Amino acid sequence: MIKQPALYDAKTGKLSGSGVSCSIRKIGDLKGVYLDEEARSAMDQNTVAYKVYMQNICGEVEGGLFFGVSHVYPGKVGNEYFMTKGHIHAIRNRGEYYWGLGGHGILLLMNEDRHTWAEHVFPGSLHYIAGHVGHRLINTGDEILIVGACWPSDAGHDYNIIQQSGFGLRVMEREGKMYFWEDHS
Ligand code: PAN
Ligand code: ZN
Repeated sequence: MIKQPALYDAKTGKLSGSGVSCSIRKIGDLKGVYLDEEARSAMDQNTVAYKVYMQNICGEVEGGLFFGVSHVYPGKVGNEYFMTKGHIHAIRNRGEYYWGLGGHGILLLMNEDRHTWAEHVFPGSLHYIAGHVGHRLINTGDEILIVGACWPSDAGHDYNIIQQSGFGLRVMEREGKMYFWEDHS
């Protein structure tokens, strides 16, 4: 009669139970994502850059929702902070909510004209990502950046555009401080 719900630990950002899976992205999976490809290829390819826990109950149907929690680890490739690959939704008009749960970082957003802007992410921050807007998480802190997400289950992930030309900004460190590097490529 009473069904066991899935479990969501808002402190650790871990999900478990029905429909939950976890995907892991290692430095070895992120060829071409960072500015300094030489630095990336010289690193231990098994270093975890990020993990995504996700609950998929309904499959990729119109009208359904997926729930996820991203864990971006602290670290750098050359002078660039660890980050997600970044994508735009395959069905372009599909939006998404993100919210900060742990750690500190940046959410990079880019429209289809490559205009790029950023929001600070921290525990308690809330981010509405409109349709047609590419998105990427960057960990600029020393702890794991933990970010919740909910998006339409038919949205899909298009990695191609960002894999080819990145975002208009990269988030780098110089003399211990974060700065934005403008990418005109
Ligand atoms: C998130 C992202 C997650 C990983 O769940 O998929 O942060 O980033 P990449 O997919 O860019 O590797 C989301 O935005 N889903 O739509
Ligand atoms: Zn998304």
